[in-house]
Amino acid sequence: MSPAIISVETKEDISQNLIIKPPASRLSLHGNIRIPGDKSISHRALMLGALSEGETKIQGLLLGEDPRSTASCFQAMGAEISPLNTELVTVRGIGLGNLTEPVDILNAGNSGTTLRLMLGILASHPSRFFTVTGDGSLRSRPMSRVVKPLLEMGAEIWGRKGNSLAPLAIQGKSLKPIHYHSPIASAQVKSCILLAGLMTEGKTTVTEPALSRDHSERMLRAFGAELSVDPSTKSVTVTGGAKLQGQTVIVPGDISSAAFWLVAGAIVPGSELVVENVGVNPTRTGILEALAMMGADIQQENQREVAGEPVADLRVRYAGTGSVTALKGCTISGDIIPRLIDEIPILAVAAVFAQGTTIIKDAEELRVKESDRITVMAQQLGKMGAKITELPDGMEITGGTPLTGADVDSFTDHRIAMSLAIAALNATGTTNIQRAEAASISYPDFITTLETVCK
Ligand code: SPQ
Repeated sequence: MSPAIISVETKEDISQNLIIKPPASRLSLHGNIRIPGDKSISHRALMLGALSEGETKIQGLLLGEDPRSTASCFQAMGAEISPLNTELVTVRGIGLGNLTEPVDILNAGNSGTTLRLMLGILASHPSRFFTVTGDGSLRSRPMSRVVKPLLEMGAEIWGRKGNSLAPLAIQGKSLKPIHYHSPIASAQVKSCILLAGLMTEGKTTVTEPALSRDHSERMLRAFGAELSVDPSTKSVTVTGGAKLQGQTVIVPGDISSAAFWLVAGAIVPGSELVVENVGVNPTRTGILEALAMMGADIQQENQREVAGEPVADLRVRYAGTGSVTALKGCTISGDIIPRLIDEIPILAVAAVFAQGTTIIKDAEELRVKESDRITVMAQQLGKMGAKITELPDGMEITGGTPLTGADVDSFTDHRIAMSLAIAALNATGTTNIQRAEAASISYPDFITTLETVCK
């Protein structure tokens, strides 16, 4: 560890500045990294555990702020959840349809997954009334994408701006099945409708324009739901009424968290890192394909299957000559986008250090994440000297211009905070990342690991 490279200042309002000052002699990153549990799988394990009969045991749960929000919402509705830790969390479920009416507002914090998936569950719980909200970022994110299909199923939901923004009020009731053709490839939309379909008599189907992550499908099946998937039409159907039974869930490491180290290893000269126990579900590995297309040297080792999800260790080696990386610009668009949507901020960092131009298209969804990730990345990397032009649905990045340290801001978006930190490792001079505590949404130990690998 080199305290001179990484330091943290906590301000009066308890926000944190992360200060990164790489040595003039250049830095290289080495070591084995154990990343936190997958955020998407952690949410789903807590939710399905709460809706099941019997006990669910979760190993490797992500202890970030987002799954904590999910746990506290379901505790408020009667699920018994043991204190959260990575070794083992037990959820004593109360059975499908048995959530109790909470006596207060359910708060999903910063977590879109918590709020959107939970809406499907609440809307289909008859005779109970719920109110849900979130932090400032979540209250500005569009909810109509899930409210609209739920209304089609007969749900009663009210909220600001034509029922499209939280806080939302929900009168739970028996719903009717639909076949929903989603205009966007979104695992949150798909999962919300499937969860509503669990409690709805008949067959509820969701068809997507491109395949989004399939953790809900895998886990619903494992818990006993009646589910069929038709890959040729990108459709999933759930038949309502099956009882869910508590399971043991082993949560693999989050590839979205691994992505920061994969890019760090690919851009910082002389580096070699092994990221252990990474979930490599094919609906999430777009980042590996994109980095391979750019020329990064990343190997999958020790491939195995753990509790229904594929897992591997990922070794990244710097493959450039001197300080010129081996990376080349490329175009990233189309069906791969939903498979790497959360990795686009860190992919933009890779593109800044690549030779040539990288174009990212078809990613307008980035504008409605925890921040507008297109504008924020273009502006903040721009302050460090990067040449990025915003596109309505992505960015055009001209790589190869060296970066200089600057004062930048995460805009309280975890993925932006961590992406800027990795960019700063390869910049000249000092970078000060404001509101870097946002990393704890998905990666509470990010700064500690950063200190460990910087040697
Ligand atoms: O949960 P939240 O806040 O929406 O988190 C993000 C993230 O970057 O961590 C998105 F901002 O991940 C989403 C992801 O973008 C998690 C998710 C899931 O677990 O189902 C699906 C994706 O969102 P979407 O809208 O494409 O379904």
